[in-house]
Amino acid sequence: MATTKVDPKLSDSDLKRKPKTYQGLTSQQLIDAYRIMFTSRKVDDREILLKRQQKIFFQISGAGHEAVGVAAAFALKSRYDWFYPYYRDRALCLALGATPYEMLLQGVGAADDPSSGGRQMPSHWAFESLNVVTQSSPTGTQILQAVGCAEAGRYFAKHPNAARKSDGDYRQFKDVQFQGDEISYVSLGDGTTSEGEFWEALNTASNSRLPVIFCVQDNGYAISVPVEVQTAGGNISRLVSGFPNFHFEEIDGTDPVVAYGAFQRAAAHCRAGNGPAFVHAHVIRPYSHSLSDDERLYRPETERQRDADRDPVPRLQMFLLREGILDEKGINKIEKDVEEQIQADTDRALEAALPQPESIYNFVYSPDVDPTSAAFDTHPAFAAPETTADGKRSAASQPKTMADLINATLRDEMRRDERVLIFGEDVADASREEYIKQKLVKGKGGVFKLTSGLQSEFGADRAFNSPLAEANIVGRATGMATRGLKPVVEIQFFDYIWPAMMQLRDELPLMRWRSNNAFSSPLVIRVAIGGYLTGGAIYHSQCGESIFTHIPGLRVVFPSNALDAAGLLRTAIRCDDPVLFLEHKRLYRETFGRAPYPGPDYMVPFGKAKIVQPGTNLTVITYGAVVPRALQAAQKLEREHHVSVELIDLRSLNPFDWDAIATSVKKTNRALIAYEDSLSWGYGAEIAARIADQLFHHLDAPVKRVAATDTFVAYQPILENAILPQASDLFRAMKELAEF
Ligand SMILES: Cc1ncc(C[n+]2csc(CCOP(=O)(O)OP(=O)(O)O)c2C)c(N)n1
Ligand SMILES: [Mg+2]
Repeated sequence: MATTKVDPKLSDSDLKRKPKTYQGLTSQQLIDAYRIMFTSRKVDDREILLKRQQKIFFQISGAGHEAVGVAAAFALKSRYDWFYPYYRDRALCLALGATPYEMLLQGVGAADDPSSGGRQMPSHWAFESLNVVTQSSPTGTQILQAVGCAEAGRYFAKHPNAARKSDGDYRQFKDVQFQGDEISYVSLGDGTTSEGEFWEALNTASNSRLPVIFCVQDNGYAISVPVEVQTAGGNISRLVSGFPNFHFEEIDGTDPVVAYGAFQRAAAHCRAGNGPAFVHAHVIRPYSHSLSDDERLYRPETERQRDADRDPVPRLQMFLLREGILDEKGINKIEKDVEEQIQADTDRALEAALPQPESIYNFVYSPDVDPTSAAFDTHPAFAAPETTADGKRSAASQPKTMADLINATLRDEMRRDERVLIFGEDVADASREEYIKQKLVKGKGGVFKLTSGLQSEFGADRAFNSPLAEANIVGRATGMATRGLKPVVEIQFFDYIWPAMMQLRDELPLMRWRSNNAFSSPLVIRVAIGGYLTGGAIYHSQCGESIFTHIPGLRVVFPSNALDAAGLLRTAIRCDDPVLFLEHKRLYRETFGRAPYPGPDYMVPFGKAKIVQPGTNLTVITYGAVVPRALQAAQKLEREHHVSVELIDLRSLNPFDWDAIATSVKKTNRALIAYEDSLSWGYGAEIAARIADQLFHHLDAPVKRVAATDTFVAYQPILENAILPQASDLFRAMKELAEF
């Protein structure tokens, strides 16, 4: 192991007075390191035993990775820096202050498991008081979040007022802590460097000089796949070496002294604001991938022995003996203490109370802020319809488009709440700020101009462009929101949301539930959605909202008119849950549904439908761009056949207004659900099933659906018309249902 070189300028007496250190580590720190590394290994051993005894249900070890974890924790600051570890980081978490007892609580799935309350597998770390943010099973999803976390730290340092508590919205429940020179640590395995999100994270951290330490713990395998198959050329350090602003280290990660030195240099680079650091630590994996894997199936004995010779725990023990830091008695004492402690912790953990089955619904959504409540039901404050000298209405009272009112709402909320920031593809006015300042250009502000003027008013650190990478947008935003910022990000077209799907399905909506309310990431994702564009074709017309309403933990809203868009967007921003805010492109500038500006506090609660027109003969349940088409059909039916249609605009899809549907269907006894997405497995299927289930005795006719064909949307307008539900299709279906 490495020792610090003696400074030749020091005299003999200096040397006597100055205790010997090892890359700055004192003898006592090395003893502490040994205790933690040994503890980590023994907790793994104990879990393996408990798993074999069927007292816990899963095991994955940190064996072989102990030295690098302890070194990182020693070089960084617990409760000050932020940590996005992965499952091999048991020793890191112990060194930061987590206890074996807490880890064993997760093993048994106890109610008091501080990481998840029995919801996640062991080694899925979350320790709120240690700034260890809830981790999951998908490899690599933590990396962009760590980048967003670092961005939040920097933002609060620059805008300290934004961190202040405020009543009346999500901020009341989101305490912000930040340090001017904090670091985000994120770790991952060698195999995980193959994930695209890894590269997206390096790209942003590099470009924005963010204080992130990326620690790749390279044990040479990803389950059974060796590193040369994962990584071109077999060495990740070589591939990433071109990223600007990084400090790079490639080290023997089984040597805590070497690793400590590397992390010290990495941390100094980050804290000085020079940019991120990359620590590539070569480690070993002596216990196979997990207890479900037997590496002897793909690794010969010779190779396994080579690894065993580098095992960090016996190596450090030998080092301590050789350096005379501890003698055999000292080692034995530590090991005996640790083993006794783990035995006691195991006995306690096995007795710990288990979670109550009824608790499963806790923390799917915020327990503190209810966006369906009356607090989010406010009246519009329209400007008085003053007339100007030439007899025209004043600008403020003029009807505005949905695009105008979304823009106005974003502006209002950014003025009101300094934690709100906006980013996405093309959302800035102009990334080259000097062009705006010198008034050389007007600025873009979104491909649909919805964010126009926000950069100019609020500055480039509150409204800025992202790289063309949707996972980057959602992953970073999730990390920012964990820290208390309120990102309102944009996905340019719904058709291109899929690169973010891992973040949207497995991360964002789960931050609160999987951490048993220790962490949360309330934020807003605005998405331009839908067809009826005449030429939008396959990749600019998709819907697909039911894919997202199927995700517990994610609120989904879909306004059909300008006023609702303003009111729902404000609720989305002020509430305490993640919200997918779907904006229909065709409705952005429609004449239908324009409204004057409703003032800076107008809100529409989630889960409250709007009766677009009351009626008695049948109920039509719809939302989005089908609303004006259904209205047109209903009015024609009334005119021509005296059929009275009750038209319900759901406005929010999760939660949805079951009471409004039930009340109406009990009155009309006939229900039609109309939606723009393709018919099968669509949003209407769930509504139809609920009506059939719960309102069966009130029905005089089958529950019907009108939707797009089970195809994608084609380019040629003749085809598009045939595919998407038209007013004529709705008219026919309503008439048939009325006549049934
Ligand atoms: C996105 C994703 N794909 C696949 C898996 C299954 N899986 C779990 S761990 C793992 C290998 C990870 O290897 P590496 O990144 O080298 O980390 P190590 O386990 O070797 O420390 C795989 C394939 C997963 N959890 N997530
Ligand atoms: Mg690996």
